[in-house]
Amino acid sequence: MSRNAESTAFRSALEVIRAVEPRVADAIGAELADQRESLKLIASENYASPATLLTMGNWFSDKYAEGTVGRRFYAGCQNVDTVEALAAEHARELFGATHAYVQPHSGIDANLVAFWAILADRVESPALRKAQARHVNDLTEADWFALRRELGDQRMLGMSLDAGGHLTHGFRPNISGKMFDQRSYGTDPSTGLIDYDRVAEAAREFRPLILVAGYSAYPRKVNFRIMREIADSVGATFMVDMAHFAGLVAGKVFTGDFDPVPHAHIVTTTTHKSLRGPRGGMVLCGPELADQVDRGCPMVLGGPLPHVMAAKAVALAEARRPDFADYAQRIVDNAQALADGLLRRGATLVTGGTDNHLVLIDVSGYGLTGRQAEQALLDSGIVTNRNAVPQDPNGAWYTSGIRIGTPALTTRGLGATEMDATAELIHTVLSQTTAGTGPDGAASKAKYVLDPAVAEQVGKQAADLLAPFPLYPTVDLA
Ligand code: DSN
Repeated sequence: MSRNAESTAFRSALEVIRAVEPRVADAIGAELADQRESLKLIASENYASPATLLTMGNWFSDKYAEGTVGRRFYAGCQNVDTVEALAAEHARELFGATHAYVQPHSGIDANLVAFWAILADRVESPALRKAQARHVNDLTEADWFALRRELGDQRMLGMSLDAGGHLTHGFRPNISGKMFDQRSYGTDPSTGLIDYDRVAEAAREFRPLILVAGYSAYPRKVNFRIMREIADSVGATFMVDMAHFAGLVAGKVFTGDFDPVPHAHIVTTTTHKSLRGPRGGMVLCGPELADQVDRGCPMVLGGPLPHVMAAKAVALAEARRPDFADYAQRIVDNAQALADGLLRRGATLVTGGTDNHLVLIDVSGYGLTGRQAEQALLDSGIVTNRNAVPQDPNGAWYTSGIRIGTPALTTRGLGATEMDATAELIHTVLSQTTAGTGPDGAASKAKYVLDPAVAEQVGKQAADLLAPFPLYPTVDLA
């Protein structure tokens, strides 16, 4: 694509926006500048292509399209049908799935669709049938009580949050923790790895309706064949949330036992992480669950977002190209180079390394909490996020970990040499930061001390590292 076409498209869009609310146009421009300048290591973020971004800014946003392709509750959905069918077709082909539902607005939404589909498939509940048959506004309080009574003690077994699991896998701050009686499996304290025998034991004791695999902070592959065998041994439905590593599945880096699609009854994902599409979610399943999954809207979703489904179609078409497999492999190569660089400099990594897109540093070895480390890195131009480590003594707010991931920097073109330089910058900041004290002189989990000259120097080195790899090189807003 020529520099001209993309620059013209974005410049023209900003000109049109500026005429209405210049502060929004300015913020959009500032966001691009900020993203261009920062060393973005947030494992769940990426940079979507200009084509994907442009697909979201148009009149598809104006259309209501509740229902499914060819069966809508609104007239005039023929063009929405075209893009939704295309997105689903690309998703099926890319992942080798029988059915794809591309309406979920986010990963949480995709998981809710999956939970309700599984409940509807597995639980004999008159209240659930009634809830599905009516609009949500037509349900009385008594209907909701009946629903809770009939579904309330269903069980879910998922990975614990501190071992790297996700909030939506049955934890209290999320609705999944209120819908299900939840128990979690952790990791082996000595290796940090999933112990499949322990998962099987927990499944035998707990007899869950749903066994969930998937993570947002586990730096290793999961053997989905073994997990499916465990689910089958207790009659559980096996669900995989592949939001973080969907790009590695799409790029055929995770194959065989490590590809969830042939092993799980149902797979959910987001589309904006390693898959590099627009913000959104998606559900893949076999024919047994397809009808229930397609009831996602209006059961748990608002009307579909046709502009985002169109962008999903574009991004999934991109992911089907041969160069996406190369990209996916480079994500993992870069994560391993980053992990090696950190280990050589003395950092402690959960599980001792990585075989996916993310690395989890246990920053207690530097005498810091995750919160202190996150802020000190941010002061130095390095964007990460704090994350709990297994059995974290500092809990989920302060944490003892820093999660870093390579999908975004890999999109920018950085490689192994730059990952080693990045490891040096991270190690410099963490080893030169010390824990601070509160006003009363007591040890603080949030305050820290870092010489501003060090932060400035690292920030400059980070900018130099990024300079040969311009972000959106075809887009010039000047
Ligand atoms: N917020 C995403 C992440 O950072 O992993 C998952 O929901």
